[in-house]
Amino acid sequence: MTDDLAERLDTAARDAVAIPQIVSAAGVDPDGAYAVQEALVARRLARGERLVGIKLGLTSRAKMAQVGVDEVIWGRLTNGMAVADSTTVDTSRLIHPRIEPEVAFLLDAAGNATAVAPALEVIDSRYADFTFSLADVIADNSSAAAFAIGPWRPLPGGLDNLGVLLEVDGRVVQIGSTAAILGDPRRALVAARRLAGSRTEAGWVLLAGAATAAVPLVKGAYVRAVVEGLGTVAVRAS
Ligand code: OOG
Repeated sequence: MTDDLAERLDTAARDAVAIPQIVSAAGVDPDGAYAVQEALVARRLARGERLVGIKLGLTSRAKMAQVGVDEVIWGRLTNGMAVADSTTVDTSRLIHPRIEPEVAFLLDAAGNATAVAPALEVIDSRYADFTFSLADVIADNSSAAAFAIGPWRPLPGGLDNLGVLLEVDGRVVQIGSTAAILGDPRRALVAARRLAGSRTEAGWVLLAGAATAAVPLVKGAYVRAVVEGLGTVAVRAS
């Protein structure tokens, strides 16, 4: 059943066609859903992608409220999801993409942060109407679709109350603070260790989760995230 669910989620992503909430419908619990996620990402790896990091999701109240799931989740990032800063993200292969501002950490072999950067994450639930239960979203690799990372810099003294702006075509559409991410985004490092165990490798990225609600990513939009003291990162949607 795990492989069958993974295959259906993989097909939904590859065809960019939404599916019903097949994982909760099959009675799979969150642990089983992580096994589906692993099988789903294994299919990408079998096609030649490689793991480059992990993401946390639902680390802020704004995000939990937006999707109605109130537990921190994690997902796997591959090189196929990475988009260089100030370049283009192709939305033609996505179902109903949304974009959100984040903080990213660069990890060492022990899972500690060696650098920090502003980041943008594109999420794209493979479920109809972007609606899912906890098990569904976990199996769907926590809605991961694409991500862009701004310039890395050494960790500043404090990261717990930096202003965050999300701009679309030069207009501010979301305002937040890094405090929204688990009270302090550095807690994401602890959460990642608890959730993903010792799976991380040196040079991997950790996306700490969105600081604000996500907004729809529309073709042609120029989206920029600004994190106070950390700088900016941008993508253009094609
Ligand atoms: C789930 C993934 C949430 C975040 O940063 O909170 C997430 C979703 O909203 O589809 O990536």
